Formats: sequence, C-alpha cells, structure tokens
Amino acid sequence: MAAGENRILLKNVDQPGYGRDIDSYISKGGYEALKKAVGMKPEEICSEVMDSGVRGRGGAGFPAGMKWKFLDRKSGKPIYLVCNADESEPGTFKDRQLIYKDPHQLIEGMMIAAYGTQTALSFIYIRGEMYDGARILEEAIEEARAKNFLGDDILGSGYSCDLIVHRGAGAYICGEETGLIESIEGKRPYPRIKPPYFPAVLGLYMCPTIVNNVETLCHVKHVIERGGKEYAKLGKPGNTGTRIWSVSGHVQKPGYYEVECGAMTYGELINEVCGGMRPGRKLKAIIPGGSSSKVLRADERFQGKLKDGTEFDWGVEDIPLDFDGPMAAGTMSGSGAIIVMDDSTDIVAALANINAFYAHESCGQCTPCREGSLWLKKVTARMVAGEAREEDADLLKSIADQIEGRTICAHGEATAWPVQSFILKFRDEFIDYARKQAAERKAKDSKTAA
Ligand code: L3W
Ligand code: SF4
Repeated sequence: MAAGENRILLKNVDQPGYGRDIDSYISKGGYEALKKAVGMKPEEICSEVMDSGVRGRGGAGFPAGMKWKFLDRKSGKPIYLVCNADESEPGTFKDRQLIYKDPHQLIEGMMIAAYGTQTALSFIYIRGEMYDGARILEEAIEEARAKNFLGDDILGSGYSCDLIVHRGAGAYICGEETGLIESIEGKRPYPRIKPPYFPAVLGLYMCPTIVNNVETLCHVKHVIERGGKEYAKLGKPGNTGTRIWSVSGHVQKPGYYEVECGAMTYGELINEVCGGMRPGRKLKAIIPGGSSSKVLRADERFQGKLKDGTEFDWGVEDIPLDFDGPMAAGTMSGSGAIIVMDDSTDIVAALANINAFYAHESCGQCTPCREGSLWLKKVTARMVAGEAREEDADLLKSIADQIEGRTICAHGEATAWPVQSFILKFRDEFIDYARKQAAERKAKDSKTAA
C-alpha cells in the first residue's frame, strides 16, 4: 500500500498469503456483513446505503441509494440485479483488481444488495476479454453456494437468489447499462433511449433492474459492516467513502490506488503517491476520468463557487480527488481513470488514438455518432500521417459539435468531448502541427525540384 492510501476495498489484496479462495476471505471476516444483513429488514439495508451517500463508481457518480429507491417495486414483476463488470473505458483497470484478487468481496456485496432490493436473480456481466476473471468468479460462486451464501434459503433467511456470470464479447458499448441489458437478453447491444424509462423501472426483460458497477457493489459490504452513517464519515459530505484510481501514463509509478474521497488533490496523487513525472519531464495535461472526460491543461486555472458556497481558485494539481472537484473544473472523474501526459506528448497523436477507439466502438445505431466518429478518426489519422491542414482544428470541432447532444447514449458525448476539449485547450498545437508539416512538404518539394 502506498503512503496516502486508505485501503478498504483493497485491504486484503496483495497481502502475503492472502488467496482469493473463500477460506482466505472468511479468515478476514468475510461474509459477516451478509450474516448481519439477512438479520435486518430489506428496507433497512436500502436505508443504510442511502445514509452512506455512496455514489456509483462506474462513471456517472449517481447515488446508489437513490437508484435503489427508484426501483419499481409495485409492478409485481421480478427484480433483477446486474453487476456491470464490463470495464472498458480506456485507462480504467480497477474493477479487474477486485474481481481477480478478491472475488468474494464482490459476491458478498451483491448478495447484500440482492437481499436489500429483494432481487429474484442476479448477474455479473463481465467483459469478454477477461477470460480468467469469468473463471475466477464461477469458482468463487460455487464456493459461496456450497456455504449457502447464495442460492436457496440463504443462511436460513427464507430468501433465495442465484448469481449468474454472463460473458460479453468485447464491445465497449456493452458497458452502457441498457446496451448491457440488451446483450444479456441475447440481442445486439443497442443502447435504449433513456429517459423516460430507466432500468430501475424497465430494465432486463422489461422488469425493474438495478445496474451497479463492481466497485460500487463492493462498497455495499462495507456500508453494512460499518453502518451507513459511520461509512459516510469516510471522505466528505457528497463525496463519501474511498475510490480506486487507475493512474496510467507518464508517472514514475503508474497503478491502482485507493484513496479516501477528497483526502488529497490530483497533484498530490501524481507527485507523491505516483512518484511524480518521469525524470526531466514536466506535466503537460491530464485526462482526469477516463478517455471520455475533458482534458485539462497543466497551466489552466479554475475559479468558481462549490455547491456549499466555498469559492475556489485552483490550478490543475489543486483539484480535489473526488467526484465534485473535476465537475467544478468543467470535466468529470468518470470511472476514476487518470491518464497523465508529460511535455513529450504529441497531442494530435493522442487525440487520433482516442478517436480511433470511439469510432471502432460506436454501435452504429445513430447517424451522428456512427458517421461523425468515423470522420473524426479519418481527420486525425490524416493529420498524423503528414497531411494536416490548418483548418483541421475547426473541422474537428464542427464535427464534434454536431455529435454532442444528438445521440441515444452517452457514447456521443464520449466521442465529442475529447475532441472539443483538445481543440479548445491545444488549438495552437493543432495549427502548428499543420504549419510544420506544410513547411516540411515545401522544403521537400524544393529539394526535389533542385
Ligand atoms: C432512475 C432516474 N435511474 C439516472 C441512473 C441511470 C444510471 C445512473 C447514471 O453514463 C457515464 C458516462 C460515460 N431514475 C435516473 C436513474 N438514473 N437518472 O443513474 O445515469 P447517467 O445517465 O447519468 O449516466 P450513464 O448513462 O450511466 C455513465 C462515463 O460514465 N464513463 C464511462 C465509464 C466506463 C466504465 C468502465 O469502463 N468501467 O464505467 C467514463 O467516464 O461517459 O458519462 O444507472 O440509470 N431519474
Ligand atoms: Fe450507438 Fe453511438 Fe448512438 Fe450510443 S450514441 S446508441 S454508441 S450510435
């Protein structure tokens, strides 16, 4: 554990002798929270989660207790619980640590959530590439079933619920909750239009469904163990608990770090926990919350008022490491994936890489996203190939502007925001890129003519 971390979810992983088997887990107090939970009323579980203030760790930061409250319990239809383990946002590698190294923590969190919401059947939707993760979960589920932590009449409570592992086939859009639901139903993962109907009302098989991220469901175990109000003392109001940040890029010690929300800034995480920039290099930019989030320049300043009325005047490195800090700076903490870029970064090439990803992963259902993402990819690929034009910055921005807000799911924004923010913040670099290439071409032509 690095200095500055406060490990709750990752407390046992990476400890010498700690296996991912059920005996290791039980030896550290595993499944005690489930035993406590089944002695409580289901509505008490939901109240504890509400009191904890725990927010979704998948990308949107939506309060988990609120999502559970939205469940349509009067429909008479079965309720489903789905764990979103599709983890595909570029830069994100936290959920897989929890699955590969401590699968029972997730299973316990899910069974508590299932009991609290009176779920009829639960699923873990795991990304297709995580073959080992699916096998590890299957084995852990069998161990848990043998000890009656899931299945029929869980711990003699009279409540029964099974847990099914469903493997995806490697499409990013299956991480979008309604695309994921379509995929479990055996269809192409075309996201559904929401609002008006969110999964909590019409989800899997058109029944009320909760979709929560792996990390969120692991927190549920700790909420019940400590009690919601006690859990809420971790972090700060509105940003409770810990978060696991995936840090990649040009730092000395990239990796996953669990930090109490708001306990440090982005700068402290990068410079102290991650060992700072590579030798001789300076910070150029940060993508603070997965490739879908808006890029921040190292020399930007942000001023304004927080929700509680506090005025702020931050540089990038002063932004609090929580949900609301990045929002105040005009971006988002998303899935907690921090991509650090130093002054050696070719910003056009970085955007070309992002554009190629979103074009490849568009499901193709809506025209602005399908066609627009492809054009963005083509333009930046042409720039990187040596055919950049000065007007490309405006062209890219105009394509992105025509995608944002005009699509069925957030993949449209995820495609548009990186482009808009890269152009807004590094416009000069895009223009210089074209000018430099034009000068090189001219020099080459005169040499050939001579
Ligand atoms: C019932 C209402 N439920 C909202 C629920 C909704 C969902 C959650 C958040 O995008 C972001 C996106 C990616 N009644 C409700 C309601 N809900 N209002 O609350 O909803 P929403 O629409 O704000 O967000 P979303 O569509 O879930 C998620 C970003 O995350 N992202 C991608 C993450 C990728 C991973 C990964 O690889 N692990 O998670 C990255 O930053 O761009 O902005 O459940 O149903 N009135
Ligand atoms: Fe598919 Fe893109 Fe439309 Fe989302 S925005 S539904 S990914 S085409």
